[in-house]
Formats: sequence, structure tokens, C-alpha cells
Amino acid sequence: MNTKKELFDKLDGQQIEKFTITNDHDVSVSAITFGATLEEFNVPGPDGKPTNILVTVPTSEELMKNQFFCQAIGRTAGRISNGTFKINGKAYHVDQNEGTTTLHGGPHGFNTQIWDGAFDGDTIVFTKHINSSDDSFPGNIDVKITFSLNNDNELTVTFSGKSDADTLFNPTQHMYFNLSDGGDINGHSLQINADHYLELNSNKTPSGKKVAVDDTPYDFRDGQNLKVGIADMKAEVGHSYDEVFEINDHQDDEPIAKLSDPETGRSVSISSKRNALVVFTPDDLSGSNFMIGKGGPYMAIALEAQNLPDTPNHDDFGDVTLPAGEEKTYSIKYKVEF
Ligand code: G6D
Repeated sequence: MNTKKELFDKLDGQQIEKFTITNDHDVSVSAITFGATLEEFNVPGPDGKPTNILVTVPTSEELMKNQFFCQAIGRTAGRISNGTFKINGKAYHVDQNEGTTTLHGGPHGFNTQIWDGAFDGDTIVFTKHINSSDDSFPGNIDVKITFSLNNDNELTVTFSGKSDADTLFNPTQHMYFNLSDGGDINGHSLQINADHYLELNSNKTPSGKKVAVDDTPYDFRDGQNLKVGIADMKAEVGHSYDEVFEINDHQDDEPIAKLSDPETGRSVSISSKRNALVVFTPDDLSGSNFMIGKGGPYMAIALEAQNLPDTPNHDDFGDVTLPAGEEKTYSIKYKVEF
């Protein structure tokens, strides 16, 4: 196992550092201190050269404009309806950044922060103290995000939070995958351990209804080719995937989802103890929402393991409260095979 720390670039005069871990099989991960962003998850390609299975943005400045690409997301992944919620009966209103909705922690979420980075042995450790006045969520919070890689080719991302007042904590890493050698994701197949998905309102906030996946393009239980799934979605629902799946109860060691590319033989299995996975297949990354210029349709699929979004506004969505003084830790494991 090897580690390396180097200068990535500069943002507003501040140094952005890049931390890399390489294992004994030439698998490597690199994370940068801006946005606690994963820039690389490399596997050896056919010619032995590192091949990044993530779709990323090459500079911090471009990342500012193209938010969320493989960045850490918090305090709350997904959408909070009207930026409003209650904790123990007390109402809170946080900053909105998508019309009346708070998306991915709002305008000052984890992805907009420059983190303090260090190695702890082979593990990349990013820490940040975020004041309530910085991101408008209740409580000043101490957050730690770690990235570790083992010789079984497993990347584990761990989020820990501790706040001085009751708050919400539902973090994720906004991974965008493409397992091909320069192609799109049409040939990939996806398996998800989910019997239900969430019905969404027109602004993509949950209506509160959980819908069975049976006989719909949302049924990934036995694996489904993405080209077929996206075509069925367009025909039956009118758009590509930007969906929230409720993960079934499962054993800790049972992956919640697996993305595979039969052409290259690469796959990523995702393990998480939490109850949701967001699947997002943007039509075109060079469109109006994305400006990274990696044109062409279906160049990436986002897979975001998290708790169901808008949790406090729905009785049966679970609990993402982080009570004052308590520490909560969530891990997401990505096992790559190639
Ligand atoms: C999320 O579900 C959302 C999308 O709607 C959003 O555009 C993206 O993050 C950036 O996955």
C-alpha cells in the first residue's frame, strides 16, 4: 500500500491538496480537499495503464460550477421540501438552492467547503467544523470523512458527525460511474436490492408514496441493462432515471447494488446499511445542467447510497436526526472487480 500527498490546484488563492492511496493490485483512489471530492478510482486497464471508473471534473474551479461530481454531500443528501423540517416538534427553515427546495445540503453544503486533509496510516482523513451560520442548519457540527482502500479492492467512505444542537445528518458521496473504456453506460447492467421506489412530485421532492417496482422499469432486482431501462422509462414515465429506491432489509455483508459492464468485465458492488439508493442517469453531461463538456448521451450513472431524502417530513422514512452531543457514523463500501 502506497500513499501520496500533492498539490492539486488553487481555489481563491487557497491550496487544494490531493491525497492518493494505491494498493498492491494497482487500484488507487484520489480525493481532493475541495468538496471532499473523489477525483479518481483507478483500476489497471487492458494496457496496464490506470483507468478511472469515475466521471470527474478536472479542476476545483470547474467543480465550483459543476457541483456534486463525486463530491461529499451533506448535511442532507437529496431534497428537503421547502427547506423546512421539524426536529422534536421544533420547526427549522434552511437555505434553499433549487427553487423552494434544499438540494444536497443547500448552497453551502459539504461539497462547497475546503476540508482539512491528512493521512492516518493508509487512510485519507478530511475534517471540517461547520458553523450553523455557515450552512443554516441547526447546530455547529464537526464532520470527519475518511477514504480507505484495502487489498480486496474495496474503497470505504465513512462519514462521522457530532453537533452541539439537534440537527440532521444524511451524508453521501455523489459518485458518477462509467466502467467502460471511453464509451457510454448503455451496455452496463445494474442490480438493486429494492422492492419499492419513491413517487416524486414535479419538483422531485417525495410525495410520501412508496410504489412497488413489479412490472415497471424500476425493477432492478434481477439486474437490468441500462439502455433497455432508460428506453422503457422514457416510453412509460417520460424521462430517464432520477429516482430514489428504498433498499430492502438486508444483511450487512449483502451489497445493496451492483453495476457491471459486460464488455470490460468491470463491476462495482455497493454496500451500505442505510435504506436508500439514488440512481441518476443524466441524458447529456454537456447539457444546460452540466458544463464539463464530456458530451454525448449517457456518459455516467450516479449512484448515491443514503437514507431516504426529506426524511423528517415523512413518518415512515426513518430517522436522520443527529441528537446534540451524539456522534453518528455511516459507511459506504465500493468493491471493484476487473
Ligand atoms: C441528484 O437526484 C439528484 C439530481 O436531480 C441532481 O440533478 C443531481 O443530484 C445533481 O442525484
